[in-house]
Amino acid sequence: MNEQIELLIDKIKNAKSIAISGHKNPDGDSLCSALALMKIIELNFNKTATVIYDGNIPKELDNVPLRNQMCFHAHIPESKKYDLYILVDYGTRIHLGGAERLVNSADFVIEFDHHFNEDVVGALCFGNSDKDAAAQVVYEVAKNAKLKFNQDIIDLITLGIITDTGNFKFVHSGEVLRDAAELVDLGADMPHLVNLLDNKSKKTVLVESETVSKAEFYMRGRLAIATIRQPDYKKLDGRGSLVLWLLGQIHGVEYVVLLKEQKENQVGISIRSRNKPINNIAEALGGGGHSCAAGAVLMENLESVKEKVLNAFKGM
Ligand SMILES: [Mn+2]
Repeated sequence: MNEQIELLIDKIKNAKSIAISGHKNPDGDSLCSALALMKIIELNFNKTATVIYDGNIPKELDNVPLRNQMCFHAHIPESKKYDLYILVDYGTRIHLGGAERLVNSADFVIEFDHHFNEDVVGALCFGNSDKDAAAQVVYEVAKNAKLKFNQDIIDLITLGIITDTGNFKFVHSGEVLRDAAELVDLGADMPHLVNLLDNKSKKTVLVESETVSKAEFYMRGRLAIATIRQPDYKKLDGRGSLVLWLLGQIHGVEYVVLLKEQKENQVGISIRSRNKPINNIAEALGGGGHSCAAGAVLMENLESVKEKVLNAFKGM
């Protein structure tokens, strides 16, 4: 066993209190990786770990195993200090949200991530940017440490992979498919797990479909822009993935932009592209992201944001 894993096991064995957090506004990978670790620790070390979150959890994750065992950060007393804090899929310090105070006061911090990180918080770090999901990092480490799995752990790791790869549409390496194949052999029921995520609320789906039907098209139909105004934004649960997905289905549409009026004079922008990079556009608007999926937030009104977006797409 290598030194890092020995240290991990030693820290878990000796910790009297353990907490685990993903990033603020957890997505499937962040939430499922955290819960998988919680169960791994319980099953293998007979210890309780508390999974702490900040922000909103999308309703579509309601049916994820052990989902009801998550604890909102504000419910943890100010004076609480953890011996061991484990971070998963958190990216950089700013994504810790309300958990940051607890991370800062912990005796030892370990991280499992698949985001490149200039601002390392943990004293012990597992993972790298080659993985498609943080859940793969958890899986690899637990396997190397020869830890036991049960059905919940297998399902949670698989769900982390399913969500971060968009049902395997955004697979970057064969490794993630090999991991998924192993998990299926271990008992992950893929159709059941994919189904379990089709769980949005009716109002959200209705707002998303209405937003799609009101979309506007520019650049001879190559750019679709959809807009959600403030009253409807409250009904949105998550990022409006259905809007982005449906508009991206249209023949000839190369770019999809979703403008979300989060507050007065605050607009969230999500940008998707079929293949040409658009992260430069997001960066020009003060945001960032991946090559074909990026975004930004502007503190301006909807009309002026839309004008800026249209300007940014000139020449594309
Ligand atoms: Mn992730």
